[in-house]
Order: sequence, then structure tokens, then C-alpha cells
Amino acid sequence: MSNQKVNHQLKARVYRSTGSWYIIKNIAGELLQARFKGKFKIDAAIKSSNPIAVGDWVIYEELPDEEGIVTITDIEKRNNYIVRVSPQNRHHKHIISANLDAAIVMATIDSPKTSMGFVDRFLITAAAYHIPAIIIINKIDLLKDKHQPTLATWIKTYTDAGYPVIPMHVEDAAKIKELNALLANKTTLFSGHSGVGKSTLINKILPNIQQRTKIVSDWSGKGQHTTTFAELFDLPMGGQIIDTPGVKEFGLIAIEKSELGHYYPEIKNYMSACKFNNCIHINEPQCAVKNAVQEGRINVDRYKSYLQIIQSIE
Ligand SMILES: Nc1nc2c(ncn2[C@@H]2O[C@H](COP(=O)(O)OP(=O)(O)OP(=O)(O)O)[C@@H](O)[C@H]2O)c(=O)[nH]1
Ligand SMILES: [Mg+2]
Ligand SMILES: [Zn+2]
Repeated sequence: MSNQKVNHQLKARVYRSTGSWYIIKNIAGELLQARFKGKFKIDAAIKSSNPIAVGDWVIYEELPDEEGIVTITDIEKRNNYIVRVSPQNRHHKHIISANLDAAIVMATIDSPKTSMGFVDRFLITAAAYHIPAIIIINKIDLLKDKHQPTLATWIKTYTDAGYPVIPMHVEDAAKIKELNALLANKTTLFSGHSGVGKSTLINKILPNIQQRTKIVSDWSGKGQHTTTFAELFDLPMGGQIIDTPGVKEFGLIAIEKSELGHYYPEIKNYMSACKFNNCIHINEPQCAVKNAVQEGRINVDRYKSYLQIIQSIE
């Protein structure tokens, strides 16, 4: 009988990706260092600059090489993913993470300033994949009196649109507890501009031991904590959260003009009452959406954002 070991194909999830190597966790809960050789036949729906993203499920060969690194041989079809425009090439997308149950966009009114358009693009991508989105407005401890009307507008706009909105700061233990309840037993992405507080909040949510490794791995040497790679963490109460590097802008996945209204919950509410069933709510007569905007039932800023985005679609 041969004593040669059989190289089984096993399943694992990608916890960290640097672009050239990966940390994966198998079903038994072991963390492994992995590489991927060759080229995947992934569906060409998006041109992406990264073949494997955090959150992906992959197949790997059980037996490691001399350096203890296992080889990824295949990638499972993604349920969904969130993309940003690749920093190297505007026509390419970079997959931020895949296989999500929920997605948080973290915004700040000031330091740094987040625009509603940025939040709206994120919400559209999430809605296109039926990923429930949550909006965190962080750093409200820093807001001055002059910022309060803006904060109130944000809260009203997105609450009226049907999204959970959590205005908070990272020392707010009650809000963090509320958030924990939303995160349990799901894979949740944290995204937003650089410096809004994603990693700080995630460190508050995680148990101390993970927090320590995180801090060490994140120091850039320049005294900054800027996150450079997406990373997935297990939550003590079950579920996972994904910390990601700050993004300047998201990439919209291929969306038709006629589809866009479906991804604004408040527009979707009214569009079945439009006279024309192919109405895109710009110039058409007897448009229920435009009526709702005029009567204040749809927020005018959200409608303006809709118009801006529909004009950007070829
Ligand atoms: N005052 C205040 N400061 C905060 C809050 N949250 C985070 N910060 C600070 O904001 C800075 C940036 O926080 P990070 O957690 O590194 O931000 P990030 O979103 O992870 O940034 P990237 O990794 O670059 O995407 C740090 O100095 C934090 O201490 C908050 O709620 N209030
Ligand atoms: Mg960070
Ligand atoms: Zn219409």
C-alpha cells in the first residue's frame, strides 16, 4: 500500500487578501496562508482587478507546499459583492468584498465630509444585490452647532427613504450595543471614506484578543492606522464583520436607466402609479414619482441624486 497522502480539495472562506496571498479559514476553523495559481474563469459581468476578494468561498488543496502555503484551485460563485472603482484603472472595478448579508456605509458630516451622493451610490449597489444597507453617521461628538441642521437633514432623508440610520460616536456604548444586535449571525461589510472611524468602531466591537492583532497588523510605521487591506473578523456572538480600506468613490455595477428607480426604496414605492410603465421619472407626463417630489413625499435631495446618477448612465 502506498503511504502517499491524497490531496483532498477542501472549502474555506477568504479572511484577508493582500492581492498576492490570502489568509483563508477552513470549515474546521483553521486559518491558513494561501496562494492562488493560474487564472479563474469568472463570469465577465465585471472587469475586476482582483480575482479573489475577502468573503469569497474558495476550494483549496489540503496539502501545503514546503513553505506551509496551500493552493487555491477554485472559487465558488458569489451571491453578491460590493465594488469600487479600481485606483489603477477607472474602467476596472475592485471587488471590496463578497457574499454579504448586510452592508454598512459609515459617513461623517465633518472631518472628513461625506456627500449624500457617495452614500446614495453605495445604497444603489447594495440594493441591486438585495443586500440590506445600514447608514452610520459617525463622529457626531465633533459636530458644532452649525452642523446640526445638516445632521438632522441626513437623519430625516435616509430614515424617510426606509434605511436604518445610526447617528453615533465610537464612545457611545449604548449605540454600539444596538449595533451588535444588528450584526449578530450575519456577514456585514463596513465601508466609507478614509478616516470616518471604521476600524476604531470595529475594534470596539471585537473581543480584546483580535483587537490586539489588528492594531499590530495595521500600523503603517508612519504613526497612522490607515487600513490597507480588507479583513474579515469573527464576532463573539456569531457572524462576521469586514473592515475595509477607505474609498473615494464606489463603482456602480452595470445598471440600466430603467432599473435605477428600483434601487431607491422611496421611488420604487411610487413608480407603479406612473402613467407609463417604462417611465424613468424625468420628463414623462403623469409621473407619480415627480408628483411625490413636488408634494414633499419624496425628499428632493434624493430625487436630485437620482437625476444625477441616471444622467451618468450611458
Ligand atoms: N472624535 C471622534 N473621533 C473618532 C471617532 N471615530 C474614530 N475617530 C478617530 O478618527 C480617526 C480615524 O479613525 P479610523 O478608525 O482609523 O478610520 P477608518 O475609517 O478606519 O479609516 P481608513 O482605514 O483609512 O479607511 C482616528 O484618529 C480615530 O480615533 C468618533 O466617533 N469621534
Ligand atoms: Mg481603517
Ligand atoms: Zn415616473
